[in-house]
Amino acid sequence: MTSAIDEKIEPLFQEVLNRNPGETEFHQAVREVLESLGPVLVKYPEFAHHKIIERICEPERQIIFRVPWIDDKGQVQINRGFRVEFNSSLGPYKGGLRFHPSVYLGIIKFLGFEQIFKNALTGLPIGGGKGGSDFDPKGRSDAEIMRFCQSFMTELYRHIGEHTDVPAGDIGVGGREIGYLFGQYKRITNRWEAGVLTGKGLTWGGSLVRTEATGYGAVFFVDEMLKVRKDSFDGKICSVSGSGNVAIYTTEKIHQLGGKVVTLSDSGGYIYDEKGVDLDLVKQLKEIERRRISEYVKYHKDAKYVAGGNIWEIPCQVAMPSATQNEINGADAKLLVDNGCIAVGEGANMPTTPEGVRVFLDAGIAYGPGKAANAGGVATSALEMQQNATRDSWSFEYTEERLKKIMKNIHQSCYETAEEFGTPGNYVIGANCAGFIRVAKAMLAMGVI
Ligand code: NDP
Ligand code: 2IT
Repeated sequence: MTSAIDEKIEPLFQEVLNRNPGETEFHQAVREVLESLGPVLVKYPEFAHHKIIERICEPERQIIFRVPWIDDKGQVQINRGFRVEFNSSLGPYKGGLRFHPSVYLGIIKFLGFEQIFKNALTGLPIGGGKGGSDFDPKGRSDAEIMRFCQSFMTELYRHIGEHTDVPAGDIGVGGREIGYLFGQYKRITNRWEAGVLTGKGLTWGGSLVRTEATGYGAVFFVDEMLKVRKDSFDGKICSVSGSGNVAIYTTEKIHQLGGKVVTLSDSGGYIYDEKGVDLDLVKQLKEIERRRISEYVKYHKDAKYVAGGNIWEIPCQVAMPSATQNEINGADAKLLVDNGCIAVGEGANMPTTPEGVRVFLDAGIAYGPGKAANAGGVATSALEMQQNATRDSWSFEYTEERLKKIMKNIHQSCYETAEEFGTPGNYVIGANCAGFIRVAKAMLAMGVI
């Protein structure tokens, strides 16, 4: 149950399917954007003439490499590394690195493709890219993580740089990994080049608020959607999935704005705490001790843990999926809407299947797609790059204020673009068209490259 692609664009999508066999997540991400673009080509026929869509769907460069390393038992391990440099019209390639066993080219390309439009929406000078590895960090020692990161960077270093390509974190890559990656880059190149990676530690070139930025930004975005409906987070029961970086800081900001988060999850199951999640405990368990979310209930006997359960069966007014792609399907979306959900903000990338998106749009609830709602992370990465370039560091308050303003602007531009193309309140069309137009105009200006 997907909506139609404009008949002029359909053959281009077929070409993407033919050229990229088996990359189902990439197909899904491309289809979602192309479905929005019919009216854009009517307004800007020059985009079709110059084959902007065809060019945007083909990455500028794709790098795949071997990552050999030695585990704590002395065994040689081999993983595969990726960096897909998708589009550099608006600035150096920018986007995170994901370390997860499910990673293959189709996942990195879906993430890189979405990153192009997300980064364009921020209004900051960053192109789109993504990378990662099928390395599974779970159960690995610090020393193993370090050796893996060093081997990964031993190939990656030749492809990146502050004016070329600037990686950061994503699933399985946080401050610890960025540290090891930065150290190896510095060692190989003999350059202390702050702007080559973002998400750095605060004492060595990092920016305040980058850790919090994706979650905080997603909540600011939902807050803007609620404001349009003369509503707010105050008193709202909220469901957040995941228990990593994005989930934790989504929860923190919701609590600051007067909402109550009652769930969190990981790939093993979810917790439900009717009294509201105890975030200090979650930070201790997840950020410091690197334990599982199931252990939460050891400390809160009245909360429950449901192994392998479906988190979306818990009734909530605001849902913020913050774990991974395709975690809300059509049936889950219907369950959420039937249980009174009025707003969804995607902290994760593409967490809702096309069927799920259709349910949200048909129900007329406020639905903020990932490429708009979770853009606060990469936007604050761009603020980190600005601070690095001027050898400056800004206060928490100032940086958070900048982030808030950026999220407000992204919301406004999605909202206005949806109206312009005759679909008021549809943030999917708003985000896709606003992001695409910005990139397409830059590509047009730069000629056939
Ligand atoms: P983390 O690695 O910090 O946390 C990921 C969380 O999601 C964990 O709780 C993990 O559980 C869960 N998860 C991951 N994969 C799966 C899976 N296949 N099935 C079920 N649960 C899963 O990552 P982040 O918080 O950084 O990223 C979360 C999402 O947000 C991703 O979609 C990412 O692309 C997106 N995002 C992140 C940004 C950032 O700045 N970090 C910026 C914008 C978007 P488990 O431990 O069991 O694997
Ligand atoms: O999906 C994303 O936007 C990220 N993982 C953050 C990318 C970044 O460069 O900060």
